[in-house]
Amino acid sequence: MEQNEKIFKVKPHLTTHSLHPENQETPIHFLEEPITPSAKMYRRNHFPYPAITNQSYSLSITGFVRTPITLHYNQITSLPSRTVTSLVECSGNKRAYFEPKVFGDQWKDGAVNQGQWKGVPLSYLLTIAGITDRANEIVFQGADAGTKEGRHVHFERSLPLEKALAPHVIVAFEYNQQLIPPKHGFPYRLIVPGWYGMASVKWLRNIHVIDDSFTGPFQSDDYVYYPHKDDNLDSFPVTSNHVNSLIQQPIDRQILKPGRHDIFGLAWTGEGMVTAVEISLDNGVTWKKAALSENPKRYQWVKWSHPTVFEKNKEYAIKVRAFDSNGQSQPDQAFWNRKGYGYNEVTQIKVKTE
Ligand SMILES: Nc1nc2c(c(=O)[nH]1)N[C@H]1C(S)=C(S)[C@@H](COP(=O)(O)O)O[C@H]1N2
Ligand SMILES: [Mo]
Repeated sequence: MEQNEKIFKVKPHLTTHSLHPENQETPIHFLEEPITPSAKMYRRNHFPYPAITNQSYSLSITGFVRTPITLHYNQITSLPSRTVTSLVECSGNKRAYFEPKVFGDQWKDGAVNQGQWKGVPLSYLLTIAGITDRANEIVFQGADAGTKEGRHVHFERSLPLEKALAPHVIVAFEYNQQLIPPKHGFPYRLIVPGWYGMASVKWLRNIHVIDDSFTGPFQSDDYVYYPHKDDNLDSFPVTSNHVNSLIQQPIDRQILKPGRHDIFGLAWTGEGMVTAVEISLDNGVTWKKAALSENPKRYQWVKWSHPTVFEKNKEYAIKVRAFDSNGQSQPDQAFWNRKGYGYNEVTQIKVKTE
């Protein structure tokens, strides 16, 4: 037996959407730990991985600051730090479920993970550099670059000053008590809890303070909600995560043995807290409260469960919806937008018994 286990060692694999650049999601039933080990982290990249091999890589703070500074690894890691446990979810998560369908990577539910990020509060770094009165936004540049619409660009994103100064926003240098894995931003990564993943810039190399609004392609073209199919009217930027959930067990279209099974999964929201998770076993006709494994914590997912007795020879349309402290809940119909961001329609699967 032991010998067999060695030979036939199995490990969870990510589902690949593309290899160059690498875009892979986690089969959601493998998100078992409250802290996602790096092997199970989804990967979302716009460009090839930058070649960063050691910590001699430095981070600079420039623009509307009194003292532009360049910090080296040992300096950054010796500054006051804090640890935040936060999920990171791609705004394209669940894009595959939009109706009508939209272009872009067809992510199912697995572009989400959660971990412990340790780093220096961004507000502290901005205090050292001394932002001037003219500061309006902060632009974060990653080391990765490539061609987008005919132009050579880096992955760059901005935050409004107010969000940049929020206490949970950090320049991380550790993930789960280790160096940040190379594919996830080593040596420094901005972490913006409560906002979709695009805000958390990997391989951070420059923090630039500007006095106007940033218009880079990942700011004003991508990561914008376009509610209409044929024009850009009524568009607005993608920011905080929508309230959302996953059903991890059973798996969609699974055939179950009649009897007792635990239905369980995860629920989360962006700013605010999950307040309840409801489950329906009859396609949304009646709803019950699912049990939460602990008191929901800000910026983290909470595990919910619902022990259920399944009858023989029956089909079940199971629905789950999460609620949050901002009065939001998962809608019966997702907010359709042309680039397919922020899908959070009521979570649904079907299973049957034999
Ligand atoms: N430098 C850089 N940062 C980036 C990206 C990128 O392509 N380059 N992708 C963003 C997007 S869209 C998401 S969803 C997350 C994905 O992080 P992960 O690959 O560590 O899961 O990183 C964000 N930060
Ligand atoms: Mo993303």
